[in-house]
Amino acid sequence: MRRISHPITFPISCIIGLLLAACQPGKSVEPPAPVLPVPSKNQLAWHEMEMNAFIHFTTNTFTGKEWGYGDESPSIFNPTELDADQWISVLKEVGFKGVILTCKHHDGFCLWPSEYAEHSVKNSPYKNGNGDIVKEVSDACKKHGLKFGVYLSPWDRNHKDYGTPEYIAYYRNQLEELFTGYGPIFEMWFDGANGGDGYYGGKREMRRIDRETYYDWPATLDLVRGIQPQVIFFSDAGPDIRWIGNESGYAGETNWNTITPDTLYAGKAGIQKLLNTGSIDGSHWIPGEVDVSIRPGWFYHAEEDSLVKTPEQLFDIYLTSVGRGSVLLLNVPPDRRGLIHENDIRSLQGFRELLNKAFSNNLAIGATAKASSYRGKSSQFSPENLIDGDKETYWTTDDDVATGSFELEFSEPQTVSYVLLQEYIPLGQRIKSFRVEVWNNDEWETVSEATTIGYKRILQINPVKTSKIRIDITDSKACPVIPNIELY
Ligand code: FUL
Repeated sequence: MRRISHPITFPISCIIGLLLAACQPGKSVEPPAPVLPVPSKNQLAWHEMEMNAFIHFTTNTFTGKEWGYGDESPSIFNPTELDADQWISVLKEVGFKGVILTCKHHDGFCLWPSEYAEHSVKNSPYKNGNGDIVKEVSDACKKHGLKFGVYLSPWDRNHKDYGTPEYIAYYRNQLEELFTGYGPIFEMWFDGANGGDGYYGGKREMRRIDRETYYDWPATLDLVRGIQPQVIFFSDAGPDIRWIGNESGYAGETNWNTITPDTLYAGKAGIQKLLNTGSIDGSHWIPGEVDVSIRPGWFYHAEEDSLVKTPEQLFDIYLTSVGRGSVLLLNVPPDRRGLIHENDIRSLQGFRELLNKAFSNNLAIGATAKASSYRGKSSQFSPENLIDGDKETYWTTDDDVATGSFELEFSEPQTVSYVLLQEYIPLGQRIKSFRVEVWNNDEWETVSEATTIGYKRILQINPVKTSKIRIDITDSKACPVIPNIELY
């Protein structure tokens, strides 16, 4: 016999279910809407790399110059012990995730046997003209699991056509060679130094170009993206990564990943300060990259062997770059043998040891977390997410709560020297200011105040022994979204 249910049964149970879901913690609550602009998938992957290495190598290594004039004979380029595997294994040990090689610097000398150039390794004694250093480096990167990136100087002091449309065709042909023949390229680095005096095929003259129009960057970038869509472009002003405005190793203490690019050409004067901090209301996500050399120069010079940055200096640079939400691009130039010099290796190893020493014992693990409030009282957004080791889960508040605090309590007092915080940047950069407090003599004491967080912020504080630590978000564009805190 057919059972007929009471017509009211279904709607009542449904309503009760909905009421329960709304009142119970742990049930689904909408995540916050993004604060625009947000990073692209490729920019996000770049943020996560944190530390990359730059490799400057060309005829300058043999002439002692920083900017070759372009009249150097390829016959001087003769690294007799070149070992790209040594370069990449040294860099891997330090923790670099990617490497960017100067395939051609301003002197125009090509480290690969370009079909379009005679000013190249193919006319040098290196491997009797049969060498291809771009290939050696890209292969070593593949072998050791590092990403490979390319620097190809737009300015070419050797090329006879520099300054005319013919040179643009040459430059694009070279990009095509590099982007078709050397595997995946994660980053393309366009240098802002452009135009001036040079050899220019023997003319030895001054050539100025209109930086805004000469290169027709949009067309060049389209060409490259057509071959490798995942590549991100660095230049003074983006479009994917901006210069941080100095070559000394520091991002601004306030560092917004957002900026309004009123131009996509490199080398615009007078914007260093802005590049260093970004702008709070910038229209695009264009994070800053901190490029700096381990030596005074970008190229190896024997007289600078005693001037290699110390492990402590490199550690400070780490704090002012990665620790301020940027990616560090540290230049390590090979010497005339074609090897990373012993002094540089020693410093890099010391730097790694300092990083290990400072950041190996995360005191936040095992602490208990609580917060002034959390979104919809849902466990999906609770403060436990701050210390669960999962970067995809986060603490956040209701939409109308743009300030708030969370605290971690240790089972017994701990000495804290570094506070590391991260924002969940897929939803945009939000936090404008925050402070760090420790529990001292039965009250909260402020030990540090800062502005932006972004992908990562590391604050060094005077070592303090405490049972509790509190982070107070004092101003934010919208509800703060924090996936991670670490304490060391
Ligand atoms: C600058 C260049 O002129 C330097 O030689 C170096 O390559 C540095 C990374 O960028 O603009």
